[in-house]
Amino acid sequence: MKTVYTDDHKLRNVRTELHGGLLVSPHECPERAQFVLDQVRAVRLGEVIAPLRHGLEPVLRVHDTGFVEFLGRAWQDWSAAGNRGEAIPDCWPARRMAQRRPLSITGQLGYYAMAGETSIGPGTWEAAQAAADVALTAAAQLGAGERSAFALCRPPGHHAAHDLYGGYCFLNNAAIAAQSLRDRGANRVAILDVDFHHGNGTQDIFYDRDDVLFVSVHGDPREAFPYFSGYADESGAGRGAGCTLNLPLPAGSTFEAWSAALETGLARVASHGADALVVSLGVDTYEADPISFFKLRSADFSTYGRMISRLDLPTLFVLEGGYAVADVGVNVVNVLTGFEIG
Ligand code: OKP
Ligand code: ZN
Repeated sequence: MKTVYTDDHKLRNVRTELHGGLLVSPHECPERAQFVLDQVRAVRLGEVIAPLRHGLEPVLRVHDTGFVEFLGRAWQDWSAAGNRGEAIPDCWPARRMAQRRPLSITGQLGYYAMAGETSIGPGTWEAAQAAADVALTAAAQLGAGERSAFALCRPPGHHAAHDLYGGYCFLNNAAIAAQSLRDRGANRVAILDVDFHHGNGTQDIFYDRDDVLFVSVHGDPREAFPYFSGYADESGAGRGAGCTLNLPLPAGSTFEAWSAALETGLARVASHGADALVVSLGVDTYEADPISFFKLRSADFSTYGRMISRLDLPTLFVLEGGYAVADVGVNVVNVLTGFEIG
């Protein structure tokens, strides 16, 4: 399959992540993408092509205009206000407080952030836009008749909601791509999120819709980020009732339990009658991941790539998480080669 990639992801290279009461070097770092690209080339997965610029129109199909404008000027406003470090929120519209957008940039960070670990720096917006372009270009490959395509993008996207950033995510690359598939004529699309963390942003964007199914296998939110989304009883609303399926699993889950949940998810994807599948491909389910608690081994990624291929759907893989940096390439590409071998 073809891989879509650009060096522009390197424009996001912040120094800080709020972690364990410290500002540490970010888990979501540029080296992650380099390891994936190296492995794509090592196994000769296929051609590596550059993204086309799609502009903001396909982004605004799933994201709020005020939110996108905020992301576009957040770093500038933050530094112009005299702040000397990277942009981090420190106050949120919590229970019983006003859900109104303040004028202050610090207030706006809290208004638009769903979590506080994710610093904004120079180049964050440009990298986020490039990641969306990578996903959109890969989606267009499916439209051009390819059976599959791989969007090698960072920063990741699945925690970014209609008007929220955080969890290392700014624009929801997978959701933007899924909407573009709908706009190019797919009547029904399914999104399968296999990242360790619940894709709260993707769920939020499609929660009341019946044309885009969202299925996620993830760490139980009682114990894992994002804590406030991803419970089994969140199943969609209105027309979208029954079109969200959350499959949370406990700490220490091995491939035996994980693959059983995946089978449940795959059966739901099959019954949706989708014309195309988008896989939010995070490999932080790996046993050596530093911030997660599942126990998948590298060979398991090949196995589940094969399982996904049995759906026999045009499939777009969009990179999400995975923080055992040196092993991210092998694990991601194992899914892709497993899918191709079938
Ligand atoms: C992004 B993706 C660690 C807290 C981690 C954010 C995790 C974001 C994961 N102290 N909080 O889903 O891989
Ligand atoms: Zn994750």
